Amino acid sequence: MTSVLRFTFFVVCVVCGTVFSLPCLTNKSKQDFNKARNALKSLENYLKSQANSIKYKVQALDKDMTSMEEDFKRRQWIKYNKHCYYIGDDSVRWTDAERKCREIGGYLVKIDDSSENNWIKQQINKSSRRTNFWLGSTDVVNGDWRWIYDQTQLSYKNFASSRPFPTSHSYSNSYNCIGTHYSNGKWYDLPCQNHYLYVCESNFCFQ
Ligand SMILES: [Ca+2]
Repeated sequence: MTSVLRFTFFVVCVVCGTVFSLPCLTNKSKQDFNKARNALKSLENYLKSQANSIKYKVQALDKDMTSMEEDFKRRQWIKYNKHCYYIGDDSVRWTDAERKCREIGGYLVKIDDSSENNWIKQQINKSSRRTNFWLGSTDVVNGDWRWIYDQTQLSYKNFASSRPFPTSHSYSNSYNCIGTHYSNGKWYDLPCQNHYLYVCESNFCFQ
């Protein structure tokens, strides 16, 4: 590398002195040249250290992804229409159901249309547990029902008749989470602290 630089320096001198008759590089110029070279060398070292740091971060992400994938495969996820679903068989409050879904790489289910709702109804109907299953919707602002997954309002709905309670109803302030009943797939607003099973959804299927 050094010999290449010396050669380059020599060529620059010759070109300046003989062809263009310009003043050749002075000692000051050589110092500036070395300063620039050292600055570039420092930049090169900095970029190398950044590249190494990024490499270790990518390796850590790969490791996390592998362990999530292994955990995912251990559970009984069921594939439907490019998404995967997991029926939680422990009876928990709505907030715990939401957390549990996130911990295993999903979210408390967001139901987009009647075919997805019918499919979920069939799955929970197979369960031996005759109960409600939490869905991923709550109304933080009373009456403004949204999916927790992406905070969008419900477009498709399948509430049982007279549900959700109108905001004028006394139950409206305490029935803030949506569950569906195994028998009919209808939706009910329910007290979030009640304990029910739950349905998780994931956009990724490691299958
Ligand atoms: Ca969905």
